[in-house]
Amino acid sequence: MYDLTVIIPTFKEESNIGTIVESVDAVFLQNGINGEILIVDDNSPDRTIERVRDLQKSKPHLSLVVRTEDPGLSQSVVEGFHRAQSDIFLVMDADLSHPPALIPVMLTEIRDGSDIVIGSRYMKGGGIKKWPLKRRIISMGATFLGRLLFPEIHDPVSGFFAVKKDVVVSAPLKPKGYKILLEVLGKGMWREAKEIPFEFVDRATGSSKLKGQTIVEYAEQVIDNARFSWNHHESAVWQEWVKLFRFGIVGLSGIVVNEGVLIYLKGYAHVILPVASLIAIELSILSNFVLNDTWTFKTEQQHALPHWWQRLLSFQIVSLGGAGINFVILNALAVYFGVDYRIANILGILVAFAWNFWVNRRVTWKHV
Ligand SMILES: Nc1nc2c(ncn2[C@@H]2O[C@H](COP(=O)(O)OP(=O)(O)O)[C@@H](O)[C@H]2O)c(=O)[nH]1
Ligand SMILES: [Mg+2]
Repeated sequence: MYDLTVIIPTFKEESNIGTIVESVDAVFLQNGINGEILIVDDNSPDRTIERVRDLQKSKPHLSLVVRTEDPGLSQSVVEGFHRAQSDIFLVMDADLSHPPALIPVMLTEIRDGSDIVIGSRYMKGGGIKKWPLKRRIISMGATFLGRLLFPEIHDPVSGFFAVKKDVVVSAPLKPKGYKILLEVLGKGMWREAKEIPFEFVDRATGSSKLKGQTIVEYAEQVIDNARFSWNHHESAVWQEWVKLFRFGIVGLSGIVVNEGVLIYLKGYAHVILPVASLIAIELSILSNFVLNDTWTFKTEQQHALPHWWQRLLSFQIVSLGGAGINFVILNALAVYFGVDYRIANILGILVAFAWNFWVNRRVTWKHV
């Protein structure tokens, strides 16, 4: 049994395979990791397999699986999950785009309790080097779609991640296409995911295998995962949609509070309108805060903002931002584009709602 298995899917990587194996091995050695390197190759017609067999002569912990059926990146990774001889898996590309130096960091995070650790390109400290504009646009589109399912995760389609065996071995993964991480997040049994920023460097040699077909397969995969979460309410995707739904209910309750307080203050207590309105708005923000804190995000016990007053302050500021967005959209659409003010207001409210949820989820009630 090894400490972890580094799974490397390969197809026509004769120019990279030697370097990646040696680099991973050096990291194992420097960090005292008793690791396995598992190359899963789709029967490459070049000399990849031969090279691996050569390396195996001096590396007993280097394993090779040569696949001859159902070729594909995700299929290869999933086959790797089943062939690995350890309880922690780390997936990375062969083309040196993913830095082996992060292996010990990711391993430590898993040992410290994360179920999944993602090498993330799209967060502070991460990035992409030397990618053509076209690749960047495709990747951003894929990331956007992935975030509809996992709003908390910056890079749900990274090819560089570590995962506990328990998360994936019995998960009903449908391996197809390129984005195995999305499938693992959507169907694996996990609670804690952690992201670590890294800088993706495009391959120096060999060629990318991304095709137009890959994009279509990815869209199908996103839909399939949405459908899966609909039928599996314990899944991370469903849990997130529940929060969005509750946040919406709380928002509606805020309208009732706002209107009720306004009617009371103006109609019965004869407070002048601007003052009555300000009090009504503020009370609705406060009641929304209490409901979101005790109900919508109740399951998240550990927040990035530990004190309730920090969350209240954050929520208050975000709400004012939302009000500003509502105001600007309503007025801009009505005045400059001649949109009916009632419709313009609904649009403004929807965008403000999206803003409020998105920012509060990332700041006020961010899970740690
Ligand atoms: N086994 C297997 N590996 C593949 C396949 N397609 C790509 N890979 C490997 O997956 C990794 C990422 O592929 P790459 O073409 O670099 O994708 P890109 O970085 O998104 O352009 C590399 O290690 C490839 O060798 C495939 O069909 N089967
Ligand atoms: Mg690559």
